[in-house]
Order: sequence, then C-alpha cells, then structure tokens
Amino acid sequence: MKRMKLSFRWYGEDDKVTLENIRQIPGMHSIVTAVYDVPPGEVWPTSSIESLKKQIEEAGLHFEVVESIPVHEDIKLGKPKRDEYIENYCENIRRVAAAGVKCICYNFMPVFDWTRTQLDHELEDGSTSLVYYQEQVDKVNPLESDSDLTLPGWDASYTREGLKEVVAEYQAMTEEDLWANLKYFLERVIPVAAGCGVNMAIHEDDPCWSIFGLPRIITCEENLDRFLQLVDDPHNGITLCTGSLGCSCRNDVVHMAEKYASMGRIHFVHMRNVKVLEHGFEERAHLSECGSLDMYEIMKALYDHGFCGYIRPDHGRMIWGETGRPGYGLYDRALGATYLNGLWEAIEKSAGRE
Ligand code: DNO
Repeated sequence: MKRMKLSFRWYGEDDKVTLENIRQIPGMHSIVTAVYDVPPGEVWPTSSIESLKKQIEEAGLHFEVVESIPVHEDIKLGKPKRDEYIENYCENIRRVAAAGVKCICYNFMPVFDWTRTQLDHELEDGSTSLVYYQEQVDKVNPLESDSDLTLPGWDASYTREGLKEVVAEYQAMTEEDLWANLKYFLERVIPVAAGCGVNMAIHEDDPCWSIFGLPRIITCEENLDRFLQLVDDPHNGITLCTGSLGCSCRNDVVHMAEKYASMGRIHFVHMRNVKVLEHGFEERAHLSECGSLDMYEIMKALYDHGFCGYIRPDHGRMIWGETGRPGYGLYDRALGATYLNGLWEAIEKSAGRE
C-alpha cells in the first residue's frame, strides 16, 4: 500500500520536546534530526550518529531522515576549499546511510537559512507565530552593528566581521554563478547518494525570493525544473516545503505537488500553512481555512501521484502557554500531524471507494 511516512523534527537531547512526547502522536513513523554540534563542512562522528539512532529506535521510531547536512559556504561560493568540504559531505552521506538513513534534506541558500521578522507575533486567538513583513526586512541590515536580528535558523558561528566578509563575497556573485556551484556540488554528491541508496532532497529557499541582496535560486517551478535537470537522477530530488513556496502567490503549490510527485522527485514534504499578505506573510495553523494554502488539495495531489515518502508537519504556532524553540513546539505541530493523518485517511478511503 502506498503510504506517506509521518515524521517529526527533533533537535536531540536538548530539545524540550522529547521522543516520549513524539511517539505518542498517532501514526508517527520517523524522527527527523541531525548532529548539531559539528560545524558545517566537518565530518560527523559515527558515535554521534549511532547515538541518535539508538535513542530513536529505543523510542520505537525510525531514524531515516536527516535535516540537514549543511552545505559549507565555500561550496556555494565555489572557493578552492570546496573539494575538501564536498568530500566531507560525501563521507557524511556514507555514514548516515550506514545507520539506515534514506533521505537527506539540505538547502543551498547563501548565508541565511529561513528568515522571519518576528518570531512571536500574536494572532487573533492569542497564539503566537512567525511572520515576515517586508517593510521590517527593508529596515534591517544584519551587517550593521546596531541590528539585533538573529534567527534560530541562522549560523550563529559568524562574528559580525565574518558575516560582512561572506556577504560581500556573495554580492560579487550572480545567480548564474550560484547555479554553476550547485551543479558542481550535485555532480559529485548525487552519485555517492545513489550508491548508498539515499535520496537527496533540497529545501526551497525560505522565503522564496532574494533577501539582503543575496542571490536565491530554489524559488519557483521554472527553477525547480532546472534544478532537477542539473543531475537528472531520481536521487536528486526535493523537499516540497509548502510554506516556503506558498508564501509567494506566483507559486501554484498544488500543481507543483502533482508534477514533482508524478516524476518521483519529492522525497520529503514539509506541510505548513501561511497567510499571504500584500507585503509578506504570516505562519498559521495547518488547517486550510486558517491560511492561503489548500492543504487538502496538496495532500490529494501527493496521494494521487503516488507519493510515499516522508512528510512532517512544519512550524507550529505557540499555543496553550507553551514556550520553546520558535516554530518547533510540541502542541501545534502535533495538531498538524493529526490533521495530516486525517486528510490522508479521508483521501485514501474515498479513493478506495471510487
Ligand atoms: C526551518 C527549516 C529549515 C530547513 C533547512 C533545510 O524551519 O525548514 O531550516 O531545515 O532549510 O536545510
């Protein structure tokens, strides 16, 4: 039976959300995690990988998805040390594959991973969520010393000076240069992943447009088509992140789910609903009517086109007084997981009755 595999992101032993919490969410299959205490570009100790596997399996769950193995900036910038970092990347693929991992999520965003302007915006019902208001982004310059904008997704190891340098290097680069560096990376990494039976799943840029003047390319259908052609191998696939793509009205997420699932190139799905505003967006509860995305149609597109990969509820709001890592509390993500289960069951049963 074709079936999605429900998963949940866990940040390891330091996470307030425990494996015991996660295993009690109905239908939970796997944990999505990573080795977090090794800097980007370095090789992950086998002992750390094994320890994650042991803890996860003792909780009755599977360790099959890694999010993320970060791509060192020198690879994205095409610098001379990239070959060494790519070899380390390949070694990480081999090591996690040996522990049973089947899917690796990563991104190719220059310097900044996901970006929001506020992490605790209060919604009408008193819950809080992450929001992105363009006018606030326009006022912020992360390179200025009085700017205090830092986000949990960002690499905290940069000093202000280091950040300035790396941003300046990107400013001298075009989007085409970034494409060329991505191709160079994929040509070396995908054959290794294929040899180990691992699916690579690039995450779209979040949000899917250029920020702080830096190039961003994994943003829309045209560019995803181009990405998949760079190395045309089923192991070179995507993480369909509904919130990252769906925060731009130009992206038809249902169509993209249909298209890439039927090509067998969606290996992982992040399900999140967003309310698209004229100049920005707000993260909302998963239920379709709470945001701009039709979550039912997206799930149906996945189901109808044979998707059987990993799926996880993405960012949740903070509800019921919970505090913790923005976007990654327990309660609202658990509600999201339950909603995804409900959608899937309904779609599956009505398809069976046709
Ligand atoms: C945010 C996440 C991203 C994602 C990376 C993948 O919450 O979806 O940080 O993990 O972009 O490499």
